[in-house]
Amino acid sequence: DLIVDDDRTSITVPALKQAILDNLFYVVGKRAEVATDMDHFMALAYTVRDRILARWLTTKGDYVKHHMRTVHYLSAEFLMGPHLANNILNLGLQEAVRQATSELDLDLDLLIKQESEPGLGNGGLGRLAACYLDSLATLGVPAMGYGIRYEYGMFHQTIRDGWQVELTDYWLRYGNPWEIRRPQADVEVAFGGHTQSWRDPFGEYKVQWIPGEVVKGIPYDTPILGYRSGVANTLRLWRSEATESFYFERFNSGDYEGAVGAKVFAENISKVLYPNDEEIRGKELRLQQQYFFTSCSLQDMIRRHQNAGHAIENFHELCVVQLNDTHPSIGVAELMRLLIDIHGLGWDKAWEITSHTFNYTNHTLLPEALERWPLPMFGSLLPRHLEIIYEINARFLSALRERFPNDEDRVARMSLIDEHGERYVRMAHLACVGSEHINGVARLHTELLKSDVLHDFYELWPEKFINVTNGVTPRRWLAVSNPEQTELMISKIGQDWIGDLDRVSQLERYAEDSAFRADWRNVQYAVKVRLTQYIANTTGIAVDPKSMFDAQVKRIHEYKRQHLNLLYILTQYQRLKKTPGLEIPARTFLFGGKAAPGYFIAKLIIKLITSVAEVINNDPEVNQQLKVVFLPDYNVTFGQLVYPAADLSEQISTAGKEASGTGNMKFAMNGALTIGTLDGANIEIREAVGHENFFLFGLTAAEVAAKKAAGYHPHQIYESNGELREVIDSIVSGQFSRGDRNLFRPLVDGLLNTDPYLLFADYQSYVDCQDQVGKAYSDQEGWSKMSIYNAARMGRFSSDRSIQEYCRNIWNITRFGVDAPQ
Ligand code: DL6
Repeated sequence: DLIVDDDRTSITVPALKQAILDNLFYVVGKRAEVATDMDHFMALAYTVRDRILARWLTTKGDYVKHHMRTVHYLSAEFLMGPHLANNILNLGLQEAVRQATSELDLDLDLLIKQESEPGLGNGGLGRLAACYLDSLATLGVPAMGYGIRYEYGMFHQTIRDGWQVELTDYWLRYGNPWEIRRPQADVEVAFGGHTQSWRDPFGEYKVQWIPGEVVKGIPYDTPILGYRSGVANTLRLWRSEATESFYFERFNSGDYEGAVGAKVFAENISKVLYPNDEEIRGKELRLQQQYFFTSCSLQDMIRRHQNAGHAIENFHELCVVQLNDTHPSIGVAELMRLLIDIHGLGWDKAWEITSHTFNYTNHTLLPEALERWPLPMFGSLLPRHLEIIYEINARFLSALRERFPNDEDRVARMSLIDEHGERYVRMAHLACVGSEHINGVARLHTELLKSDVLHDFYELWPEKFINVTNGVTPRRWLAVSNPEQTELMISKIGQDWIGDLDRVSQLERYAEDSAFRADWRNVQYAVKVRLTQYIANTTGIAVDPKSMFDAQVKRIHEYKRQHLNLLYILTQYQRLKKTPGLEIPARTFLFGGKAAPGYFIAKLIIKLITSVAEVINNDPEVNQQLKVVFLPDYNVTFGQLVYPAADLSEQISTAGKEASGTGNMKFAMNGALTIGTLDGANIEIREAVGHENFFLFGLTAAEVAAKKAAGYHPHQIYESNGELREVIDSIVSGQFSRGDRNLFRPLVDGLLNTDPYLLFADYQSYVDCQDQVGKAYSDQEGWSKMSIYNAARMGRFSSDRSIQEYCRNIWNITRFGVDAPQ
C-alpha cells in the first residue's frame, strides 16, 4: 500500500540496505568499517528522509493546486522529540527497517538512541504543538508549523550534590539530518529606529518605518509525516542572521565594531530558548525573538499566498493563524503593518483581514504568566507597532465606551495598555481583540478563563470563547514508546486504533478476561524491567520492578506540588520507622523534571527530593518497601521510557492551577491509574475512565477559592495534624540535610506561613487516598482490570480529536487530504 517512487527510494529490504550503505558513503562520507553508531544513525535517517520527500513535495504541490485553506500554527516552542522511530512508524516501515538493519549487523534500537532530540520547548505548550503537528499531518489538514530554530535548546540537567545544575544543549553538534535550509526563501525583519509620516498627493496618511537594525530570517524546513496518510506537512523554523548589506555598509565605512555588533545582534536572536515555562519578565531579547519569528512567518505566508496567484484582499480566506499562547501575539500589529504600510490597504480592510485571520489559545491561569512588555522598551524596539497598537486600542476603547457607558474601570481593565504605575503593553488583550476565537485547553480551564482571567472579554464577546481539550498523539506516546503493550493490543483488536484512538474501546471486554489480564501484567512487568535497567545505569540505584512504580514527571513548580508527594513519602517513612514490618506494598517513587534556572524554591524542591532519596534508599529498615529516585534531565526521550512503565500517575496540582496537563493523558493511555485532583483535564479523564478507576482527592477549584477568601491558616493545620507535624519537624530537624536546620527553611516557612498552593489543606485527603492506592495495588487482579479500563477509555484524549475540533469550531477547515498516494 506504500508508493515505490523509483529504485532509489524503494521500500524493499534489499533497497533499504543499499540505501543505508549509499548514504553512509555518499552523504556521511564514511566506509562501513570505520563508521560509528552516529554515522550509521545518520545514514539511516537520510534513508528514511529520502522516502518522505516524494510525499512532502506532493503534499505541498497539492495544497497550492487546490487552493486549500491552510492553518499556520505559530509557536515559540516545538518540543518535537527524536524523529527517527516516529517517522519509521508513520511510513509503515518498522519491520522492513528492522530486517534491513539486522542484515547489515546494525542494532536498530542503538541507532535510534543516537539521535539527540530537538528540545526546542520547555514543557506542555511546546510538546502540545508537536502532538498537534503529528495529528494535522495524519488527518491530512493543510497546515504549517512556524517557530524558531534555536541553536541551543532546553538546557540539560545534571544533579550535583543533590542540586540541579544546567548545561547548554547544543543539539546541532552532529548536524540535523531532517532539516533542509532554504536560503532562497529568506525574509528581512527590522528593529528599532523611528517612524516618519506624511500625506500623499491624495491626502492619505502614510507612515514609513526607518529601522535601526535589519536582520535576515532563514527558514529551515522539516517534513512532518502523518501516520500512513501519505501527507507530509512542513515545520518551518527561522534562524536569524546578519544581512550582508547592513554588515558591509558599516564594515566599508570603517565602523568595524558596529559591523561586528550588528552581526552579534542578528545572530543572538535565535541563539537560545528561554528556559522558563511560566514567566518571562521584561527580557528584551525575548521580545526580539517573538517579533522575529512572527514577522518572518507572516511575510512568508503573504508571499506564498501571492505567489499562488491570490489577491492580498483574500488573505484571511485561505490563511488561518493559531497563536500558541501570547508569544506570537505581536502578529496582530505586524499583520496590520504589513497590510497597510507595505501592501497599501486602508485601515478598515486591513482590520477585517487581521481580525479574521488570528485565533488565540491560552495555556495558563497563573497571573505571573500573562505577558506584558514595559512600554518604553516596546516602543524603542517596535516604534511602528506601538503606534498601531495605540490606534487599535483607541478604536477598541471607543466601541467599549459605547457598549458600557460610564464604566471607566472596565475601560482601564480592558485597555491594551496597563496604566497603573509603570506602563505596559498587555499581550493577552492584544490577542483577544485581534482574534476571531479564544480557547482554553480543558473544560475547567475555559470556564475559569470566562469567569475570571478573561472575564471582561467574555462579557463583551461570549461567542469568541471555545473550549478545546488537549490531546496527545497515540503514535509517539503509545505505538513508538510502548511496543510491548502495542503488540498485545494489536493481537486482540488489530491496529486501526493507532490512527483512530476511539477504537481502543474494543479493549474493554478483555478487562474481564483473566488470561488477558495476566498477559497485560507480563507486558507491564517487561516494560518496568526496561526502566529499571535505565535507572540503574543512570543513577546507580537498584529498584525492584515488582514494586509499584509511582511517577511524577513534569516541570518542577510549586503549583504542581511535587512537595506534596514528598510529604506522603515522609509520612510513610515515619510510619515504617515507628512500626517495623508494617504491611504496605513496596513502592518506587519516581520523579523527573527541570526547574527554571532562576526559580529558587523549585530548585530547593529538587534538593529535598534528592536528599530524602539518599536517606530512604540507604536505610535498611525501610528500603525494601520504599525507594525514591530523581531521574535527571527529563525530556521527550526519557518520557517515552517512563510513561509506559508507571503503575500510578501523580496529577496533584492545586485545583484551578493546571490549565490541562498532557502527561496525565500519556500515563493513562499506557494503563497507569491516576491519583489526582479535580484540576485541568483530570476532570475529563476521570469522567472517561470511570470514577471507580481513578483515585480522587483534594479541594475543588471553587473550594480553593473559597478557602483563600475566608482566610487560610496553614499553621493551624500543622498544629492539629500529628503526622503532618512530625513530617515537617523531621525536615526542619536536619534529618535530610546532614544536620543543617536552615537548608530547607525557605520551603518549610513558605508552607507554614502562607502555603499559597494549599498543600496542608489537601494533605490528609491525599494521604488517605494514597493509602487506598496501596490497598488497591495489593489486589493485582483488580488493579489490572482498572488499568485495562483506563487504557481502553482514553480514545477521546487523542490529539486527532482535538485537531478535528479545531478544524470544525475554530478554523473552518472542511477539506482534508491530498492526492498523494498513501
Ligand atoms: O496546553 C498545554 C499545556 C497544559 O497542558 C499545561 O497545563 C500548561 O501548564 C502548559 N503551559 C505552559 C506554559 N505556558 N505558558 N504560557 O507550558 O500548557
